Amino acid sequence: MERSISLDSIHLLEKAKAEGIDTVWDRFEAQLPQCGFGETGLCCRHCLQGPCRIDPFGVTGPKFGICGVNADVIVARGLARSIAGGTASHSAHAKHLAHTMLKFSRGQAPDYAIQDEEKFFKVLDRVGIERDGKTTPELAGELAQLALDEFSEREEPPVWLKTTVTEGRMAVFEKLGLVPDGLDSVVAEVMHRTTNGVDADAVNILLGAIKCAVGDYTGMFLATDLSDILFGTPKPVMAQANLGVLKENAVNVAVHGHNPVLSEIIVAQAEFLKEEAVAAGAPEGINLVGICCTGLEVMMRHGIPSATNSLSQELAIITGALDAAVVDYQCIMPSLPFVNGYHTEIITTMPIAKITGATHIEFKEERAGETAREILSLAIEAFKRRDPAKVSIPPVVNDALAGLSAESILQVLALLNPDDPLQPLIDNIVNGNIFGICLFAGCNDVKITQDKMFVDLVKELAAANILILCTGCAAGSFARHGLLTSAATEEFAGPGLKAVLTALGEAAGLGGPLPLALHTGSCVDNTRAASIATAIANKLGVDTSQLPVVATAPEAAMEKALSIGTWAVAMGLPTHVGVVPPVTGSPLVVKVLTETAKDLLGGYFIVEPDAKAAASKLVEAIKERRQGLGI
Ligand code: BF8
Ligand code: SF4
Repeated sequence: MERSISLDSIHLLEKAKAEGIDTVWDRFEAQLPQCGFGETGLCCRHCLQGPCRIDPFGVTGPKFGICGVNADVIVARGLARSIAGGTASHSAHAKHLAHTMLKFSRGQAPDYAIQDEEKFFKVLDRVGIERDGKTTPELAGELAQLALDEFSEREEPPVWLKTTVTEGRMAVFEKLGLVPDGLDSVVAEVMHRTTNGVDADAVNILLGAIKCAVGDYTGMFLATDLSDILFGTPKPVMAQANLGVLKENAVNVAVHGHNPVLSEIIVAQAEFLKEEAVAAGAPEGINLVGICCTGLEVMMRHGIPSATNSLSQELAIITGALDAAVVDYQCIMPSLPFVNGYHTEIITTMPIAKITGATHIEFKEERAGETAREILSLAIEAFKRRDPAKVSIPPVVNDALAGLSAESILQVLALLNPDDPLQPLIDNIVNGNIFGICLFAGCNDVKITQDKMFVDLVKELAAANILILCTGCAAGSFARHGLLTSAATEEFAGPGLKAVLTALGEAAGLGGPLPLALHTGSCVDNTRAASIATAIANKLGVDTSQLPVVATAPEAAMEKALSIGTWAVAMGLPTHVGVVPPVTGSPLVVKVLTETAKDLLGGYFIVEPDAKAAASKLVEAIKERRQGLGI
């Protein structure tokens, strides 16, 4: 199998091979064939009597685990725990931001501020905090406390859920018992109900998993709100992508992981260390670049280039030009400090995410600026150890327009209709210029050729006049392939879509169409896309499950992608995955996810590894919804 279609990845994979360096692709091959029990979800290790395995063919091997549990329950439990893992990750990210805001409100985080007052007020009003007569720190303190209260069990539904979905959706969640008591407690509940001797009804476990995913949505919405308030709501910004953004004459520092709390301060401090970098022999100073979602956070707020994403993170080191990678948490390969023969300083910063072989500099909001300067100085020291003979930066750079948050999309639409910005979008959906909307999300997965499914699928859908939004590694992938540009719209969009994107792009002064895919943010920002869908549904007086809106994670890899896919289904969206999750050992679980969910929620999973077939299934799903709406 081809490893990647990305030219920068291909360049560096050849270098890695020539130097005898193993990467994630080699380690994947060393794992083959992967265990069939694990692949089908039929292995259980939830108690010390196990591991237990069920015969996937139901012929000669065991049909039950030692405790008597069947295949359906084992598969449902495994999936539920994965969704809880993803939810815990997003929720911890959100909670971290709430703590930062609380510290700011108490005057304990001097490097932070309320950078978007308009959004601050909008969120305060939405969550019901009275503003009159209160100072900014008092309001920030109340907001942070309300956010923190979302995590533990309460009688009231989470505020960030009930104020952000349609009334109809909330009613569906209430009817089906899918409203989480709290964002942490719902994760704990999944852990409890999936341990030995608790929930042994596969459908009930799956409903618990969906409830957990609704908690995931809630935490993600909260995270995006707080990030925007503290660091600014993204606005359209031109940036660049690919590993060619690394510079030979600069100290190259990658910010990597997910949470902007540290990377924002690094961006603010980099200028102050420029002289130090120049004195060390780097005439261009410090070149900050991004990897994974932390990278996308600073890309969409500051135009910092995105060097690469999760699957190809090791390749950034193999350029020989990356002097330091500063990591926070999630999707960071433990292999980074062990890429042999390279000088890159891997700097961990979070107490819960240390990596053997890395240098740990603990991050605390109280001394954020100081920590950022310490980290950058360490990067400059590492630069002095760089071996020019080992440097090979792939000559691949693409432009990418980022920063299309829901707010900025509405602002662009307002150029066509200032009084009612959503109306032009709705008109174009109704007249068929825009056949539907597809959100591209999720990771690259080593099991499939990097970026191939993303690129093939987006071209099919755009040609069918489907408006594309993208987040996370999907946005990273499109950026790497020049798809976040006007030129891509000219080349690949169907005529109706092209006309709309051109009208909008020209109104926005781009001198050409908006990009083929609208970069809506990092992974936690998938809720930005959900908020657009909710706004359209509210305006039309329908539910999100009736809209011609679909989602896809063609190259999903992480537990977080499973959680997001599951809440997209809960919101009522047909949701495609291109990598088969470990559920095929239970026909019942497969049926619930791909069929029964549709009756209950409107949304359902489509599992399809072939891009063309996936495109036609998504187009069909959109067609069905258009017919339902009579358009
Ligand atoms: O949260 S898309 S590989 S980087 S999990 Fe990770 Fe997947 Fe990328 Fe961002 Ni999201
Ligand atoms: Fe085996 Fe049951 Fe224990 Fe799982 S919970 S390891 S199936 S005995």
